[in-house]
Formats: sequence, structure tokens, C-alpha cells
Amino acid sequence: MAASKDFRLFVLENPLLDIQAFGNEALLQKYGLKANDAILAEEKHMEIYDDLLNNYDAKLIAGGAAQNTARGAQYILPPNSVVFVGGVGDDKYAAILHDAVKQVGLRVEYRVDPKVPTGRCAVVITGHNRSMCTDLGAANHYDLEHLKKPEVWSLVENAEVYYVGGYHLTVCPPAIMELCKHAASNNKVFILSLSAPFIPQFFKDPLDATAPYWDYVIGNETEAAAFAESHGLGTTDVRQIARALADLPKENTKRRRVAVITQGTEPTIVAVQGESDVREFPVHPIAKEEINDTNGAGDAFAGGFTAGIVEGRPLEEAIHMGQWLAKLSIKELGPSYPFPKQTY
Ligand code: 26A
Repeated sequence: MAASKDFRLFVLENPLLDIQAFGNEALLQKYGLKANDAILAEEKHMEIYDDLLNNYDAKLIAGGAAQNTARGAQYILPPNSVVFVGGVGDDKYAAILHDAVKQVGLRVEYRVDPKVPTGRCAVVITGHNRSMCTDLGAANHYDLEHLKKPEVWSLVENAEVYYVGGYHLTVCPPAIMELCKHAASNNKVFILSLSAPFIPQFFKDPLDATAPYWDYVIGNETEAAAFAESHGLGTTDVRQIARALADLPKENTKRRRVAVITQGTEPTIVAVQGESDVREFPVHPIAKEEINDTNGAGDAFAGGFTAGIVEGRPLEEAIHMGQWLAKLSIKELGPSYPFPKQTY
């Protein structure tokens, strides 16, 4: 493959170390957590990380939603296809992240903060639910200065597809806007994940600033519902919300926006800007006994889908690739992919 075709996918978000354990109702109550949610940690949550490690046999697993997606896309794509940026500390948690990205050949260009520890995400699994509580740490210190460093910005200029996790809207909207504008003015592809209900709820303004730049917007049914509510769409119907997302005003009119909403085991909903038809794609069935946990399934879907977009595959095939990778990830512990590698 020609050198200029390396690193066609550029991904930005928060690299985190997941501290994941099987928990119970009492644990959720102790920290005031909902069974299925993703939140930013407050003072009252800070003990949960040690609690999980000391009392719940927690595992340390590479996480960070878009970093999981980047690992997933690189799992499918040819070597040297994906680069990920975000902020980490200089500690043993960052070393675990380095090992995990090396395993799939994902290139990372971390902003290393010597004073702040790598971010952690407590993941409490109860049944098929997962509750996540994130202490962003060094990930919260990512800045525009890092993105604009010549060695990083040259990767931005070289890339053809950008994937940003909406979670990064809590960290550095100016960096996201730089990628948005670069993509639109060069007719490149910009993909945004809604990430979690609290993003459209509490980060509405920075989210809305990115909306005109979305070529693809990916979310699940609860994120879609949160978007509809905070934007007064007056509907809870996922198909109608997908339609509304696809039809929002768009900066680069050379590409029609596509909205993709996953719904767990229910079909994936896809709306294309200006097309009256909203399409549904059933997920790949998975036997109950094959399910390990669903933490990271949505990230894996986005990874497979984005790999398809990078390869220029038809929309329905990209969806299929997303569902294929989600299924592989559900069989693993946490947001991981099987080795030896399976090929799509
Ligand atoms: C800013 N927040 C809250 C977050 C996250 C996050 N990744 C980035 N920023 N909160 C949870 N995650 C990640 O989501 C993955 C599962 O989808 C977790 O690290 C987990 O790997």
C-alpha cells in the first residue's frame, strides 16, 4: 500500500483504563448509579475504583469509547490505517493502554501529562446492563496545542476520514471544531458518535456547533431519545429521530448526511438526508451462552462501520461490518476483540 494511503482514519477522544467488575444492586446504590448509564465522576464516586479492585475482583481493560472504536477499525483494516489521539498520564495505566493498542497495531499520538494520572472508568456489570463512571484525569487536559503540533497536524491533513467521540465535547470542543472544519473544507468524511445521553442533555451547545459538519452521526436508542428531548423534537420514535438527525442543516453539501441508530438486539435504523425511506437492518443473532458482556458493543459497531466507510463500501455493507464486529466484541470481556484475529 502506498505510504500516502496510510493512516486514512484519524480518531480523537478520551483514552481511559476500564476498571470492570460484575457488581450488584447494593454496589450501584452505594454510589448512586443507574444500572445502565455513563456519567462523569463526582467527589462521592472517587472510592469506587479501589472498591472494585479490592472487593469485586475487577479487571483492568483498555477502554475509552472512541479508542475502542479505533482499535476495532484497525482490527479490520490493513496495517497502519488508524491513528488515535487523546490525553494520558505517565503511569502504569498508560502502559496497559500502549500494550492494548499495540496488539491491534493502532498508532497512538497521546498528549502525555506528567502531573495528572491516566483517566479511569469504573464499569459495573449487572446482567446485560453496564454502569460507567469516569474520572477523566489526564484525558481532560487534551488541548488544541497538541492537535496543532506539526507532527500531529500532518496526520490530520493526511487523513481522509475523522471519527470523534461525543464524549470529547466535555474536554476540548475547539479541537473537535478544527477537525470538523478541515473535513468540510476538503470534502473529507466527518463521523460523530453521540456517546451517551448526557452529551445531548448537558453539552447541547458544543454538540450543536458540530452538527452541520456530521457526515455520519452514530448513536443508540437512549442517546437518540435524549437528543430528541433536549432539542424539543416532540417525538420518541427512533425512526423519526433518525430522520431529523439526517435532515439537520449541513455545511458540506457534497455529501448527504447519514444517521445510524443502534438499538441493542433490535434492528439498526438508518436515515439518509433527503431520502423519505428510513431503513432497518437486523442485528447478527448471538446465542445467550456466547454473551460475555455488552460493554463496548456500541464502540465495536462504530469501529466496524467506520472501517467500511474508510474502505468506501456501500452503506448496507458498512452496517453489516459494524454488526459483525459488535458480535465479536460481545463474546469478549469488555471492549475487546478476539485473537487470533478473525477476518471479515
Ligand atoms: C467523558 N466520558 C464519560 C467518557 C467515557 C468513556 N469514554 C470516553 N469518555 N465514559 C465511558 N467511556 C468508555 O465507554 C466504553 C464503553 O462504551 C469506557 O471506557 C468504555 O470502554
